[in-house]
Amino acid sequence: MNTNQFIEIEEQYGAHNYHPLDVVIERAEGVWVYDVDGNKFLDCLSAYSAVNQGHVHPRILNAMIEQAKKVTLTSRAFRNDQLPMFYKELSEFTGYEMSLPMNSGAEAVESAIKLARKWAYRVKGVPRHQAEIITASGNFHGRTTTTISFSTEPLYRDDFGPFTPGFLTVPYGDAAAIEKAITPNTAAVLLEPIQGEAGVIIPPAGYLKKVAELCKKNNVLFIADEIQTGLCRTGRIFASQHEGVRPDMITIGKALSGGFYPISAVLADAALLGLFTPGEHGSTFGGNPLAAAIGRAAIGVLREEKLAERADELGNYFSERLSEIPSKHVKEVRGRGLLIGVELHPAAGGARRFCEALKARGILAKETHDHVIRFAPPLVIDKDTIDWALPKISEVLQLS
Ligand code: IF1
Repeated sequence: MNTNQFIEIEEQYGAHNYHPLDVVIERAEGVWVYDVDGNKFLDCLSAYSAVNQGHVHPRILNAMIEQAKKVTLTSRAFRNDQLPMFYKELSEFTGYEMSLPMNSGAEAVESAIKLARKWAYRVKGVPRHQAEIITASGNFHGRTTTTISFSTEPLYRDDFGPFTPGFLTVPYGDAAAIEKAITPNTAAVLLEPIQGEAGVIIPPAGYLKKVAELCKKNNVLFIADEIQTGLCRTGRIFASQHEGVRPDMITIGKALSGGFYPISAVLADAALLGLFTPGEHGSTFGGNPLAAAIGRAAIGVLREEKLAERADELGNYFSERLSEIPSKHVKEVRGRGLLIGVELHPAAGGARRFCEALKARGILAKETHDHVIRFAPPLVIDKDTIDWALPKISEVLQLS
């Protein structure tokens, strides 16, 4: 079957909650993906940063196959021999004393919210069911009914109420607005250190540091959602580290499996994550032995292949070269590490047509919020491949 035949079947039988580029991928390796018609593309999306380690990384693949032959799921009613080592290695890699394993990113955020609320009632002394969590405009924390309750994007939200109470939203990048919003009932501030979905929005220098200080001063938890920015994407293990900030809780997902399996986690120290007691929270698949074995290998690759350093170096190189492209369409190139957004002027007519033109030249990138093209290749990309892509990107950005 060819591309059009696959697309026809997908459109007939599948829910229409996406508008993908019309490329039907059948295999991938490293930074490259191949479609059913035999075309080869450079992946500049990395499944939204889930394949930081590159597609089908052999070490993670092997860990998955070997574990799948042994045992895949025990449920948490019984223990398994992979989860303890996953916990330990995740702790050693991230510097947090404990973790809570879940599946999707949205579930990790939900878990962090529950934990923050419990902390507010049991430790801070907020009256029961009065806890407030401060979020930022333009946020993206998932698609569940609670995480869309504080979305500011009408498309994600408007048809799906009633919403979960207990959240308020202030402008992103404005620490004074957070200070004003804090009350004695504030449990937490929940932020992305860089807003990915909103278009690779980097907050003003000093913002995260200031927010962390405000949280500390007011006995409020600082939760960083690093599901997209974490695990080496921005040139550090966590994007919060660019400002020397250590949040009380971090949510991670995506690259925690290198793209093989949905695995997410909440990271925190024992004083906080130790608050959950048996039965209060859980998941059939969370912490299963297959996930744990895959997660261990995925972390091993991030560490041993020094992917944070790689993202830092190559990201700087890629961003600099992109900003040198003489294009009347480009308003701004911004990024940290290999999370790069090219924002176009409104007159450019939207980023989608540029993504289509890139696709025709063998590069897969995705527009975000109409006017931004995101370049976020797997972190195993090399300089030669970036140099292969740059003239093509340059040509596309100079289309009339
Ligand atoms: C989709 C966006 C990116 C996230 C942060 C939590 C989650 C995400 C910071 C939820 C997920 C995804 C979801 C995916 C596309 C992608 C995305 F454009 F939608 F916003 F990356 F930019 N926190 N982001 O970025 O994690 O439950 O999906 O595992 O198609 O919705 P999830």
